[in-house]
Amino acid sequence: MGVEPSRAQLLDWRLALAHTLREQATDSWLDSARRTREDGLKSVNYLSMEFLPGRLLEDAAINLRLRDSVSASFDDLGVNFADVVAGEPDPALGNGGLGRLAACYLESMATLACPAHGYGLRYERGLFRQHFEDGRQVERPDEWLTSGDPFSLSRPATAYAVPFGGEVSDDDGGTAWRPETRLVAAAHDTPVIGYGGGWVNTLRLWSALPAADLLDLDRFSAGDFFGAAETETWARTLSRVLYPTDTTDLGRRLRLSQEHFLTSASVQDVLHRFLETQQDLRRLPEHAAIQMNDTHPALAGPELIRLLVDEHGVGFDTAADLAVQVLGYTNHTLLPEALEMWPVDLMRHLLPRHLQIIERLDQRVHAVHGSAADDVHLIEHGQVKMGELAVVTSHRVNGVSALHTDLVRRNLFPHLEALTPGRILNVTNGITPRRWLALANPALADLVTETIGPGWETDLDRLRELEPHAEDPNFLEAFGRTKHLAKHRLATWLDEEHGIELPVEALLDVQVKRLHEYKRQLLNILWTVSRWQRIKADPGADWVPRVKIFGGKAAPSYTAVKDIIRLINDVGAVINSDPETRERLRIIYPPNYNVTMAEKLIPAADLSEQISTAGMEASGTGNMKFALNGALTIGTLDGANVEIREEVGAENFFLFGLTADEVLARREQPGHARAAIEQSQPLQDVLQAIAEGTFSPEEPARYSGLVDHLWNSDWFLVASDFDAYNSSQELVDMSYRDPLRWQRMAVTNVARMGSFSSDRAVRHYMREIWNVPPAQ
Ligand code: TH1
Repeated sequence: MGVEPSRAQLLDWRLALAHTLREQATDSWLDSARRTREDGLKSVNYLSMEFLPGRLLEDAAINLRLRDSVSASFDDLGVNFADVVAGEPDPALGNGGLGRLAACYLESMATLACPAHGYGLRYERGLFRQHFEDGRQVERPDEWLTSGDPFSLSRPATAYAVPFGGEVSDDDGGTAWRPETRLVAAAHDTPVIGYGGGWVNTLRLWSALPAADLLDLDRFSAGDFFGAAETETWARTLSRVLYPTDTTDLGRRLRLSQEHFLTSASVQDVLHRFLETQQDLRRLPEHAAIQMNDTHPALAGPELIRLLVDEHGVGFDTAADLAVQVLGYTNHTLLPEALEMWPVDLMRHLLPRHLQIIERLDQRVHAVHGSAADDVHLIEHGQVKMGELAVVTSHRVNGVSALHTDLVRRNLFPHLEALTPGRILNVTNGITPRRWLALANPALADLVTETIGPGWETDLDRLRELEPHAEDPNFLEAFGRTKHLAKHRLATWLDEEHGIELPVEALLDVQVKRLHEYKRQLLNILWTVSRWQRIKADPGADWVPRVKIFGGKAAPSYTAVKDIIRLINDVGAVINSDPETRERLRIIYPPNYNVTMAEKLIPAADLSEQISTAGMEASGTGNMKFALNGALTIGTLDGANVEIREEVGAENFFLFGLTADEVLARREQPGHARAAIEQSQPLQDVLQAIAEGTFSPEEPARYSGLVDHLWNSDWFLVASDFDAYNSSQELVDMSYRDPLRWQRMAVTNVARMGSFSSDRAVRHYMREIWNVPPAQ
């Protein structure tokens, strides 16, 4: 770093560590690319608008099997390794589960020696930083690049022009499109190191640059300096920010431009790498698979067809067949507001050639399938439907949990499933045990290794060998100590970072995830109010002390859940300062939940809240991280909860609530919310306290809208599930009162989480979707 060690700051040490670790990975990185090229290996291209990798350095050290020696070297230098890595920014290039899943999958692909590129955008500003002011969420820009991106390499030599706008001529032969502008996509590569360091893949993120001629020199010379830079500004805006919406509406021109930019640059790169070693484009499916992470990169089909037809002279039908063989699509949601549709007029304006190709694909579906395709429309009511487009351009479409896939088949794409039975399959999500156990929970990881030996890191099914130890009191005690250690670690961090005191002896009950009405943070906080009321009514009873921890961000425009954030903070302010209940109930909501915070919270949790309205959470992945770290789940039959419960056993899972079918039926009953509230005295007491302004004395009517909505509409069935949730929480208390029983249940959860490794999920993708054998 050009600095005397004696004068080096923590930042210098961190930059030096980043360069050192990258260097340690470089031989493998080059070898992996060379082998893929020279042996003509098929490789996966994972296209995603979001990646949430978390801090990179400690993970790199672990996967290179260098963590202990790095730490020891720092000791020799009189520097604390933990302090060095604690300064690393957490790249927030995603919103939540979808982006984190992409990161887990890249790590597993590298671990399994599956040749792969992750492709995404290098947002200058990631997801906003969250603060609270008077309990309200305030968003500030996230500046993750201020000290550079030292673990990555910028590759100015790898750049592609991405066309926008202009005109198309009516015939499809040759170069039909004369775009108005071209932006340049420049590559930034981050090594993705597999466990053991034997295989290293690449995460390639594009940043947008103006083409050199975008500065309008004539306008500039005429004195119109700002006007002259208009197009240039637009170019720079493109990779400036991540859209902060998670499974909610977006319909902006910039977003479509971002999606096209990612897709075009990535598909051009895939073709470029193919043509380095091959000539015959008909062999593309033998060398490349492209996976679309939701519909955000669903222009990959039309873009691949465009490049094959317009730039490489392939016939349309051949190009379309090739696209289908190469592409796969993962659906992550059924929520109507998250199913992307783009106005035809916007598409014509920005991407006229793609629109032409989509129209032609639509005709082709009808030509091939005749009247069986009568219900299939890629374009309807003036909108391009990206889900249908993704399905008809893919050979495989997958959902992310058994229940979700079933609903995708039956409710979302029944017409398409009927055309090509078997195209839709399930691949239940998974999480990487390297980050979510080895890195996040070193004490538990060490205990596991001491008990069953090493190897579980890449063979998570081996956790089953813990099961016999669930009867051994010594083991259970050691297990309890790991939980305690994690709680103390969390307590120190909460104190140092936020000045929050954590009572470590209490039951830690945690709900961390994006804020959304369907995730029902509201149910959780209403129950918390009820608990408070009951403690006050019977202070002499033997209440299990609880700390309710919340974490998560709301989309800035999603006012309904911003009210819930404020309610949680308002309730917290009152409850936490109540001397009568303080020792039995506390609410903690540290701001700015992210991957780094998850690594501290999840290992410390006793109880994991997975309480979405059944049928609405496609999978969830936090649910898996908690169970792997020995928290018990209180949850509904939704998403992957169903499969987690099957694995860990019904007796080791706190189930409550309506099923997905019952939810649909209940919504049909007029006045269902009112009826449920009238039947539940505890819920009435809670709503009355909130409506009276108990938690907002300076503005008693603050939550009247929220309360009113609950009585009169309640789409997410908070009222209907309240009593069942309460009963289940009482069972939680009962179980927790018997520490050995609780520990046994927790150990059983850990022992049976093997199948939720992302290695299992990625192997499934490799076999059933990508047709890629491991390279080693
Ligand atoms: C999430 C799903 O809500 C969650 O259930 C799932 O576990 C996760 O994806 C991974 O499969 C989704 N995130 C997004 C983000 C956007 C649009 C749709 C979804 S679905 C922007």
